[in-house]
Amino acid sequence: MAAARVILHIDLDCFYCQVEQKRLGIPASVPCAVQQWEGLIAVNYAARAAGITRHMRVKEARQHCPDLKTVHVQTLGGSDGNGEEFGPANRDKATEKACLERYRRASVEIIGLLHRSASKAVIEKASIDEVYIDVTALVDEELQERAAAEGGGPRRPGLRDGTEGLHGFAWGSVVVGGPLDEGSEVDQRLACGAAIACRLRGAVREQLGFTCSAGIAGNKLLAKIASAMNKPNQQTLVPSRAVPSLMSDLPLKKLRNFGGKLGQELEALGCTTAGEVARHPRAVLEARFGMQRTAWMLQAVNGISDEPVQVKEKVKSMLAAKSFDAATSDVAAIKRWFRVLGEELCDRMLNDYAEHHRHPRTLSLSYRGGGNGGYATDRSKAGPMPRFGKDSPSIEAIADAAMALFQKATETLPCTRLALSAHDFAPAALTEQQGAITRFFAGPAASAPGPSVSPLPSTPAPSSSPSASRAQNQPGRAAFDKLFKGVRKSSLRQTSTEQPSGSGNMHGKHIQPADICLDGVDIERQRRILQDIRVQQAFAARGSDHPDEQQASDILTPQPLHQKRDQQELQRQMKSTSTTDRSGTKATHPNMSSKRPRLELSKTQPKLTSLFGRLK
Ligand code: DCP
Repeated sequence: MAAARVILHIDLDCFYCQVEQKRLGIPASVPCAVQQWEGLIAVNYAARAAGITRHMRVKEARQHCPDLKTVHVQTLGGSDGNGEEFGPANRDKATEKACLERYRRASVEIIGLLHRSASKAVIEKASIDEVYIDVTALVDEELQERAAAEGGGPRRPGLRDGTEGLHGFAWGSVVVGGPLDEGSEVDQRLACGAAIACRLRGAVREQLGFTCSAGIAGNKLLAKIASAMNKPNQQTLVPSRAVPSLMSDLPLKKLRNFGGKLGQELEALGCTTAGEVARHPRAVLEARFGMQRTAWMLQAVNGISDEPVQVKEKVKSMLAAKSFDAATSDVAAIKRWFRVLGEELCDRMLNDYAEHHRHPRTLSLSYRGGGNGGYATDRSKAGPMPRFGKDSPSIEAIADAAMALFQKATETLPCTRLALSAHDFAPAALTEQQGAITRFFAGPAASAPGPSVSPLPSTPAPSSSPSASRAQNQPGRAAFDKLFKGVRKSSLRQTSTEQPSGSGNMHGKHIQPADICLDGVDIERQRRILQDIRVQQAFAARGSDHPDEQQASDILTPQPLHQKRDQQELQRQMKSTSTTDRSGTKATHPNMSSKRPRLELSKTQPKLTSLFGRLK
């Protein structure tokens, strides 16, 4: 039988407050709160003791506690541009936007330290200030080491350094339901987990100056409940024998996934605690929630969960947004907002680059505009992310690219919301290679160092090679017609003049891959058509509807993520086609055999060559 799991939940105390207090040197004993505009979003424990709660208005909070120090969250776009000071904060929501970058940075620091301190544990980031850590393997290792050190004698829980007497068996933990049972192997394992939690909390405190609380239990659900039980700066351990009594009186809102609508529905059935749900007639619950959901609910309210601790994937996109209280038609103001949003995005991209060494390849603009007759929901336009300088494009380049997208969009004014997002990440080495390929085709002038303002991929400069000039003389429209020849155009759904991102353009009518009927079209042409939609999309963002083949081939430089997506799209469409023809020709693009210097792109070049071959 597998050894019992040991799971930690670590949660920073009054997180935003701690970040600001550390930054500004405000002692923990001073009542302090973080405000965003007129409301409080984080309150420290000294202020909580004075009756201050989250969401209180600043004015009301000061009535409760005249000594309260308030720190405004960082804002972008203001005259001083930083929102550094504490005390009365004259922030203007109309011209500034809140920026949470300080807290994100602190979070990255803390999680990085936890990873370094418990490299063999599985760590799942649950939010900006909380993580789950599966320390089962570490516990196994520590207990084995201890057993070996004691020559196979009776195992005693504790740290490797033999200082367990200092903190007692549970390492300073509050143990739910009384002392641990030293004869129980499961309790010994939890005690060892408590030692690890103690060590990790100590590291965070000593090395970064933040206090946190921890829960130690046999699963994520119980560990999370436990970490909140004795805040701040304490840890709580839940032995298995204490689970029934703990759950019996636990308010449903303290149980993950039982807040919100589900909590309200259970309350309507007369259940406000986990125990009440557990004791409710199962048939009633099944009639209301169905058998499957009821089975899940009954496990949770009894403290049972086998949900694994999983390393979260890296974020797929990052967004900076601003909503306006009053709609604006001031284009200069919108341009200014793009700089503010670009600044936030740049900051996040830099951090992400430092952590993951990757770059986003696409910049998307979302907007809500068009006045009363306009769109109620966000519309979007996407284009290539401006080229990277050392680590990130300049704020100005992002603002210019965003403005270019905005100017191509329709029904934008008056505008009530703007958002910029960076997505479609690729390893930095790949985007750097793409930049090199683009510069290669753009000729020597483009290779010279200069400001990072041109979009990636950039439009190739005129070339003197015969094939390139033929391609340039060939009208883009003709090339596009050639590509779509034989495709049942009647099946192309024509949509409005504005299109959601991810769509292509055919003679001014916007199409999406899913709109095309590809029955009877061979697989190679299907691939080319889908690629062409991508080309159109990239070109639409650059102000040209119909690229010629040379330009198209430049856009189709290898982008494995795109290709993967295209393949998935193809597979999806293939399900509804009866294609059998798998022919494909290989050829070398004339440019490849020209006298231009060859780039050392060992991995990229073969793919590039085959793409050119397909486009011939
Ligand atoms: N936060 C926010 N708005 C909310 C909830 C939280 O901006 N409605 C921010 C401020 C918090 C941070 O997220 O500092 C973490 O949220 P928590 O719920 O973990 O609360 P705290 O860390 O502030 O306090 P606690 O010690 O109770 O966990």
